[in-house]
Amino acid sequence: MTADTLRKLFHERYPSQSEPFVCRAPGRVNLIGEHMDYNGLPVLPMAIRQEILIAFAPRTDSRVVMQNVEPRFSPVEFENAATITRSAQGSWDNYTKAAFQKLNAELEPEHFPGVDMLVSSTLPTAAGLSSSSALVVASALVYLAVLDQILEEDITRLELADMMAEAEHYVGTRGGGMDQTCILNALDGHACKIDFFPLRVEAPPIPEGAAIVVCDSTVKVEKSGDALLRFNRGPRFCALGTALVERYLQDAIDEDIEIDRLGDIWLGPLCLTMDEGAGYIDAAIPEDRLTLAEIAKRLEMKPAKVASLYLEDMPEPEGGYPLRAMLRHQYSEFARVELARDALLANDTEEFGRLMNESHQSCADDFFISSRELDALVGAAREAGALGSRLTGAGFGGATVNLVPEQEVERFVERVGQLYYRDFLGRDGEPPIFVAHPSDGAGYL
Ligand code: NG1
Repeated sequence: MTADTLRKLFHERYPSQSEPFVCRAPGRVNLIGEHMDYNGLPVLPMAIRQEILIAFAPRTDSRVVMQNVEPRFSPVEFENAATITRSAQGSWDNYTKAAFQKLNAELEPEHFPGVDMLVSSTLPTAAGLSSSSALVVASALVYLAVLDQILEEDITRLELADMMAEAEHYVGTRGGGMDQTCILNALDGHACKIDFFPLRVEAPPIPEGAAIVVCDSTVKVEKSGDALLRFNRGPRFCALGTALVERYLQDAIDEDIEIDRLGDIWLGPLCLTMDEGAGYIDAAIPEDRLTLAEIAKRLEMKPAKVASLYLEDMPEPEGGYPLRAMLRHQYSEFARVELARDALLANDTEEFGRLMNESHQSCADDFFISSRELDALVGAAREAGALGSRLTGAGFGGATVNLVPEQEVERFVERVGQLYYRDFLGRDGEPPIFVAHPSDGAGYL
């Protein structure tokens, strides 16, 4: 849908409104660096052309009225206020509410203006392409305009990204800032390497001669619904593992050491090398699995206290928490992200592909976020000639990202169509595969 078509549709839906503005926020595909952002460790996504567009015009009252060109998203409205009540889990207005509430808290406007919005999207939902963060960011751009705040003058893209990363916790996920930062800061033709605390971005070019191809496993991961609990295992278990490492370092090095997030081991005042940090992590957690009782003993706390501090309502996995492997994924993926950035700068597609393959293995074996379908899809892609193939995003379903020599793309699509969609899933028709083109970050049209 073009911005002009959306403007016309807006007039039909809101006939008494003035000429609308239009803003856009792209989706993103993560090339490498999975489940790292919330630990303050770097990631390497890129923004894609598939996007969310919102046509909007301010209202004279405080109602926020939302319609979607797709009928499966029913119209919703809410009262703009300092505190906005969350809708039922899974309701699509929560992403807009998240952005509005956060901007109200940060900018403290004198009144809370309303707005009429019409949303359209070319981004598949629940496919790991960040449709949720695109809606949060696009909603933030709507509200900034309504508040007469100018992006890059009154607020920088990095500031807004930081705010929106926190804003999205409103829906219940405990993600980091990868998606919002990439969506706001990406550059056409480039990947977006993101480092955290402080937030910063770098734009290594996407290599020439290779295409980034996205394959949808067709397994939906509605993070606003069931998968929320599974997604939050990552941040929660990592925080628990980090507490054990902190305790170990306090005993081994200095009792005053404080580690707020895992990345601090390397990037905080301790400044350990990659290998030193990895060595301490392995030494701190030598067991493959630890029960809550064992963890509590080591942290010198009651199990209930550990649960309430770190785990909330997460049930204990059978056999205990696999923290050693999960933290191993963290340090091995950290090293891969740095190497992958160097490979992009050197236009070394082979090396980049190799790192993507290793990343998938680590996501599957050490972080437990793959699935039968994702493994089958990755296997099919490699057989079909991908230089690299891995799950992308939160995992458990959603999409894979593949690096494919440009001249091989057609054959790749056909072959994966046969191997995965026809033979594995038993599904006919056009395979849900597309070439992702690196796109610019969000803005007004
Ligand atoms: P997706 O793939 O959009 O569900 C989520 C988190 C990211 C990051 C990745 C895993 C949100 C909004 N997004 O992304 O921050 O942690 O998983 O790498 O929570």
